[in-house]
Amino acid sequence: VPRFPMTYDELEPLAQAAMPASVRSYVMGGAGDERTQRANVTAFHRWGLVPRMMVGATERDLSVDLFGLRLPSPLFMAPVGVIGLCAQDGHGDLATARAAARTGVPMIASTLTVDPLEQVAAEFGDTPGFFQLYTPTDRELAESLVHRAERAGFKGIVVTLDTWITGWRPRDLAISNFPQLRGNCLTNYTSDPVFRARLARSPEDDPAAAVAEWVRIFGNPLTWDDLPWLRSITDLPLILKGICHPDDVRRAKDAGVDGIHCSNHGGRQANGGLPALDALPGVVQAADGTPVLFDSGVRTGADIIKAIALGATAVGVGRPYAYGLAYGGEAGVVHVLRSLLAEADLIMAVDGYPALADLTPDALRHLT
Ligand code: HOC
Repeated sequence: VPRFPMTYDELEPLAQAAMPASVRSYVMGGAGDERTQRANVTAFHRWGLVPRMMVGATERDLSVDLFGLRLPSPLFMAPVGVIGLCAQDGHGDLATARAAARTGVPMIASTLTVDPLEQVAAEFGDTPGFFQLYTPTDRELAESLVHRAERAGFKGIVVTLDTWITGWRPRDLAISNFPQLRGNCLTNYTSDPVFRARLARSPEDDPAAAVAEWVRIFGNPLTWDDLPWLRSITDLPLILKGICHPDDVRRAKDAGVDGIHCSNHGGRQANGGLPALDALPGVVQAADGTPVLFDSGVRTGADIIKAIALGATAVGVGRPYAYGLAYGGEAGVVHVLRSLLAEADLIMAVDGYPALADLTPDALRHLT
């Protein structure tokens, strides 16, 4: 039984050593010289929580209402496209879903899972799960995927807007690295009746043709003109991911979107950008009560608290649980999630903020 590391900095190298080279490079890598990826993390260091005394925070309430669901905490697992391959057995999406069931921390399952979305959803137990949608411009296929997600019991659709094309990722470019394709992360497509009907031969008989068809449909960006259609195809909560500008928030709200996901894809897509945390206050203000999910750079329980204080409704991690999975499988993910929650809870106790509602911008000071 491995002794699980107690900090992200300790976990990271151990997890990286446990991964095959192509998966390691893919997961750890960011865009360009990875300045934005690093800035996402250090942005949290520029905020400090101000402790409050004598409030008797002997009990804390981390629960949160999100899209009509009562969640035990604001923490969620952000979609990680290659998560299946982070596990030694190549089925990390199922292990992650089981960790979601054990911790109550929802998983946003990527379209690019190794196992079909129905099998992932079957592992969620009582924890709600969300489905992240790629290639939404292919309307027929997108509708099929969304309706499969509905039938499988997912509680919301998270549409990633910033990755219709892959960013400049030197680590992957150096080794022509697309582990998600080699590792069969296209199962949600190859198992889809709409996708299969387009192929002359089945994906099992001609996998290369299936990959080529996927590449053909992947590179098309969703536009604002598509949004009314997207809104019309499901009654599930619809969340747009990758939103960092207040005007985009307003346009999304006008189109009837239920949630905004503020993120810069963990710095994986465009280098030279604003740290996602610095975009959060403007997004929250424009959202004006619409739930705001946040990810990019969250590494500690303190980071969760800071993002909440800046107005996030729920806070996601990516690499931390991917590394937990790589190092310790399902138990590793559970360990990472519970450690994050325990640290957040203790900070609320020690610093005298017993409820999430107590965490407002007034609880923070910006360090110059
Ligand atoms: C070639 C396809 O979320 C990531 C993933 C998705 C990438 C799809 C790329 O790498 O950040």
